[in-house]
Amino acid sequence: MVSVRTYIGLGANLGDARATLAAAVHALAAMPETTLVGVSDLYITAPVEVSDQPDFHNAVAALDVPAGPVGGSGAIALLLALKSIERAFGRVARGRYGPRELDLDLLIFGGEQLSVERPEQGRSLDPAKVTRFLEVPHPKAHARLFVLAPLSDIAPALIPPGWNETVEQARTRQETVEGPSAVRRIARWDRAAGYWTELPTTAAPR
Ligand code: PH2
Ligand code: MG
Ligand code: MG
Repeated sequence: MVSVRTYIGLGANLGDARATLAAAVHALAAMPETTLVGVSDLYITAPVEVSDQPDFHNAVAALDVPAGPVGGSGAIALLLALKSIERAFGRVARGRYGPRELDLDLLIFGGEQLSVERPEQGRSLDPAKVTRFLEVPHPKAHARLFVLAPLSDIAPALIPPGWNETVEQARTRQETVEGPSAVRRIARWDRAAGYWTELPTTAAPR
């Protein structure tokens, strides 16, 4: 079976987000013919493009998943799996960009650049959202520190298809745009435990 390295963005800002994101990592790893390759650190992040919402928890997971028989089919199969995991975690439609129990975004799917019409079940759970097309790499990933910070933990040297810089370069650039307090690293993934381990809080730099 041909497999593809994919990167999934995980986010939550309702309920016990830390526990939810850990359980979501396990749900992703349990998908058929899937190997969990890596998990980023866990971040608390200020809401972007939304206001009056709790802070998010964000992380990124790297997985090897089946490529699928023809161009784009593996990405669509993965998208449907992500939506069904979101629903299993209790996510319900709350209007565009509402707070959410769990958000799983397909960030990167190997070297593929895709813009394919989403099947009905793969449409957004945000009813007002107009994007009927699945775009991969995720069109906003390069401009969101809540994606770039965790992604560069596990793939700093990666140049995603269509980008002209590495993930690490994009992270550094976006840090100057959003400022150092936009994302705060709080925990590390412990593979053996299958859970987050608290990081010691470092003193503010002098
Ligand atoms: N997701 C959004 C919109 N805004 N902000 C943060 N900090 N983290 C997210 O995951 C996030 C967001 C839409 O999915
Ligand atoms: Mg999202
Ligand atoms: Mg989403």
